[in-house]
Amino acid sequence: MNIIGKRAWEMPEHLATPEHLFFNRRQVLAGLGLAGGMAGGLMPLPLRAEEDPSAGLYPVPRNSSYVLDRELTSEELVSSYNNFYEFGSHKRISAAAQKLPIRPWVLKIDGLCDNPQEIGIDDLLKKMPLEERLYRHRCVEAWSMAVPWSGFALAELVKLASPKAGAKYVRMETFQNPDVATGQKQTWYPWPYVEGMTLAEATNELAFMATGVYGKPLPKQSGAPLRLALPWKYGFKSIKSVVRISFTETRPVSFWEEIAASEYGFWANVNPDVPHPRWSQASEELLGTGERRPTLLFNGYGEQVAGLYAGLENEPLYM
Ligand SMILES: Nc1nc2c(c(=O)[nH]1)N[C@H]1C(S)=C(S)[C@@H](COP(=O)(O)O)O[C@H]1N2
Ligand SMILES: [Mo]
Repeated sequence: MNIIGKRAWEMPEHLATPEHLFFNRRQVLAGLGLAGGMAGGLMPLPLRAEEDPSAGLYPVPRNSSYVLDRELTSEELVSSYNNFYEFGSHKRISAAAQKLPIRPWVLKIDGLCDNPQEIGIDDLLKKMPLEERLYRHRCVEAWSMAVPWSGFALAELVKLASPKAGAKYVRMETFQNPDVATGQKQTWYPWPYVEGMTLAEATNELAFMATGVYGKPLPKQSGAPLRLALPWKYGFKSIKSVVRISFTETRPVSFWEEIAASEYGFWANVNPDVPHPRWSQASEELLGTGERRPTLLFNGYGEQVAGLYAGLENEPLYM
């Protein structure tokens, strides 16, 4: 990919205004012949899989430990403004993402663990204690959302796998299917998308596997049926549509790190004082509100995570 030139995700901020969304939605509806009403008994745009077999599990009880300092971002914006390069290097991938089959969906658990296995998503959902958490979500492009994820603590999945003593890192991988995810035909990207974290980060209370949002199963564009949420790190760490989790002794090289390690490091903790080469991180746009706010160190989660980095001061923790 072209590192120097302008990327699609450097879309000017004004394109994220509510005006643009309204315009875009009207275009979508017009394209379906739905503008001006539901004539002819047409069904609404199926942006959510109505037959998702996990639908009956939601809504799940909210864990009240995670409180926000801002309003939730609207469900419409959360499900229509996405980064998911498998379906295109721009934000409007939600229609294209509907092609992704999410059943059957098998998660492979392997590497340095005592219980390697392949487990179907619906069996996994039955084993995991589902809860809702309100999290801030901060992209390195300097925009943010506030999202009510449903899912389970990643620590629960780690417990199921039972890592061996030598396991130091957790590596996750997204599906690979260029027939449905046409972005994966762009062979200059190092597909499949990979992310990694230390075992200590993975078992921190904040590390969360999201399986739903807004009291429903995750829509495909959000990374159905299983995506990571590491709210103290930049959004690119929060890998979507995970098919494999591996326990490793060596540090995994993540997708964006392989493309440009000096811009998208392994740690990628949110820090207002460490700018990305193209985006100052001093402040962020709260999408859908028109408001900019100063960015918070660790995205405001320092109390839970700062201790993870004691003794690592020589690491590039913030990029
Ligand atoms: N597999 C995969 N996961 C991904 C991405 C991607 O392109 N592919 N984009 C990342 C980036 S840059 C961000 S900001 C978040 C966006 O999540 P959202 O669309 O739910 O807001 O997903 C992350 N996870
Ligand atoms: Mo991002």
